[in-house]
Amino acid sequence: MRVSIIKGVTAVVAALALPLAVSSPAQARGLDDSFARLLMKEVTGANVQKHLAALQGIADANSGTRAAGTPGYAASRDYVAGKLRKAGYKVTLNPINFVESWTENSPPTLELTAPSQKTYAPNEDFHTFEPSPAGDVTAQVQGVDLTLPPTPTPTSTSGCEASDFNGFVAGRIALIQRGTCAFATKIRNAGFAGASGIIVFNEGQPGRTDAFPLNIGEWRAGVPMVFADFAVGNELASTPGATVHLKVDATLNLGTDHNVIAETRLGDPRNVVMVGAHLDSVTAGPGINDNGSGTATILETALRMAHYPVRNKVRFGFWAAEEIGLLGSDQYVESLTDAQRDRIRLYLNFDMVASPNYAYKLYDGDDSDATGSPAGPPGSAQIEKQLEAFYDARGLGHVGTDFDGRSDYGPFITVGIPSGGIFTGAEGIKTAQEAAVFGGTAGAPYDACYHQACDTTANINATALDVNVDAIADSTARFAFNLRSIPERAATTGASRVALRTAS
Ligand SMILES: [Ca+2]
Ligand SMILES: [Ca+2]
Ligand SMILES: [Ca+2]
Ligand SMILES: [Zn+2]
Repeated sequence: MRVSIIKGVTAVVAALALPLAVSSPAQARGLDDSFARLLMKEVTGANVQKHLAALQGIADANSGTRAAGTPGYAASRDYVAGKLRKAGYKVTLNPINFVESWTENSPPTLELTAPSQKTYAPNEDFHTFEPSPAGDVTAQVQGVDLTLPPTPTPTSTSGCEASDFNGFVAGRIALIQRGTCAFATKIRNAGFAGASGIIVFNEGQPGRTDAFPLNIGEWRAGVPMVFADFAVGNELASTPGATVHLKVDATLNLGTDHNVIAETRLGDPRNVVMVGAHLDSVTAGPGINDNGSGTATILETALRMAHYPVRNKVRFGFWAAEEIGLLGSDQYVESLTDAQRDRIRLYLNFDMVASPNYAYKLYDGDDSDATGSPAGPPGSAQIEKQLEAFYDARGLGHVGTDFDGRSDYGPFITVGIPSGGIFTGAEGIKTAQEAAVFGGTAGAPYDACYHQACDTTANINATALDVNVDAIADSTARFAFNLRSIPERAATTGASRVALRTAS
């Protein structure tokens, strides 16, 4: 490690370093404050823009994209990893899988073999879920928290909770009802419960009875899986001892990408502050706001704080394959032991922080907006409060955004790690009230180039970027020294390992 000290801050580093040995709460309070002020000076929008230009150059040289599984992603990974290594970080390339290709070779089979015989019509009564692994199994069917008859509006939570599978006999075929949570969540839970095959059937309300082909982006249960119509599901559910033959004939090819993980060499490894941003773009474009902006900002933050004697270990995660189902962060979190999860005291997520028609949106970790998803794990409210304090101190407005798990913090909050972060808006429409607070154009999207080829360096709002670069440096710096607002994580109860997804 090169122990050079960033020019001009030597004295302050000495001042920071000295009291660490004798840290009293009063001194610690001073340290997080002074480190935040320092880091904000060090990390500038202008330097972050240089990383954005580099990411744009990578996309330009690689067919206009930095998407999972493309050379543009690999080049982005190498760019970030190279900068971090040069700055002295211990960098890990953490391999993760994604679906490279999937082909169904012949129609699937679903037939009742006991107590009576009945063959269901493939691609009519039921369809193979894309990307189902191949498999051929005959086993008893077991219903999972079914709501039959269905309620007038969708309410079924069949398979949504790991606890739905208490009493599920491993090796059986799980019979699951469509409902209020993502298909992928049900599939993952069934996989964890040891299902040998999975039948999800439509919930049963008018308009929710038929089977249809659907790509759910999830394969990790490792067993054949189909989507059946309501009639099939209802029949199997009401047939005691139903045994079925389920066969999917498909070819699933998995690719590998890498998350880039880098952590400070200094800092208490029992208290890890994790800061993340997804590194991949969609295939349609270079992804400079989504999410070059978060990537470049946490990269620059990491580079500038590389040699500070932080109290808590700070770990940066640059996630692969977010755009195709949070695959990088999800597989990372899944790979951690309970003890390793417990050491991560909090997770900060930065996904789209410089939208052209921005609003300063903070994840609503305390659910004070009372919309959508519930509050986050204990500590999430305090993270939101700390971020709010940054904007308040500058006299800048902020609004909440539902804590719905649709970015890489999803897998973290699912296992109980408190999270928070900043988001400046995607395809949603700016309200008149927001335009009054933040300027910009009411009635127009926050980011009209969201997931498009025009998400280039021209799609970055320099004002929002400057502010959020400081906000990110500020929050990272404060938590790097002070976690008193964040409750200690109790040893996990092996709680749900549910992946959050959107298709439901
Ligand atoms: Ca349930
Ligand atoms: Ca709130
Ligand atoms: Ca909410
Ligand atoms: Zn994104």
